[in-house]
Amino acid sequence: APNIRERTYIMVKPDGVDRGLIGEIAARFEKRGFKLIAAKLVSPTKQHLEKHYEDLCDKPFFPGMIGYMLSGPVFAMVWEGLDAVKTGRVMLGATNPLQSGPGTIRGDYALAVGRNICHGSDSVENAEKEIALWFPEGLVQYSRSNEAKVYEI
Ligand code: DGT
Ligand code: DGI
Repeated sequence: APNIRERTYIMVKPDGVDRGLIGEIAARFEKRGFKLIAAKLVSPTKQHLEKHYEDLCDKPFFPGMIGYMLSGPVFAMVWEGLDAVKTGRVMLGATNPLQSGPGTIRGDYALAVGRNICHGSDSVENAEKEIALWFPEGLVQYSRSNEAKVYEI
């Protein structure tokens, strides 16, 4: 059976929050049919961001990126649904907005890789790690009334 419970971690970065794009980004996931199972506005510590981006710690842009991520609060979300990780990445668009197609979030709202307004998990394994890192308190459990309108169930 298709896994309609796959989860992805989606984050509006400080530039996205500052530019008033929280609602726009959340709305795209909501309208697509994904189910929101956690969300919060949070000001992460430097240590927390270094953990989130630990795979990039050797990159030359790492210090600048951490500084940018510390420039204001982020809006952290967990979205659940069929192929949430892969489809979430498609909805965000390529990392570098130069390559993000129109219709994607970055393709519609960003110009620079260092100000690409949002983050999305790139694998199911990383999604699980990121969700545990950002939501140690756990997620929200509830049932939706419209599942059969979104999925063949
Ligand atoms: P992804 O899908 O999140 O792994 O991102 P990709 O596949 O678009 O980027 P990738 O894996 O080629 O490179 C990893 C990161 O390094 C990516 O977020 C962007 C950054 N990066 C790639 N090319 C360059 C570059 O020419 N200069 C700098 N400063 N950073 C780069
Ligand atoms: O998962 P992504 O955000 O699509 O991409 P990633 O995990 O490879 O990189 C994480 C973030 O690092 C990316 O969203 C923006 C930032 N970044 C990547 N390349 C550059 C960069 N930031 C700066 N300033 N310059 C870069 O070249």
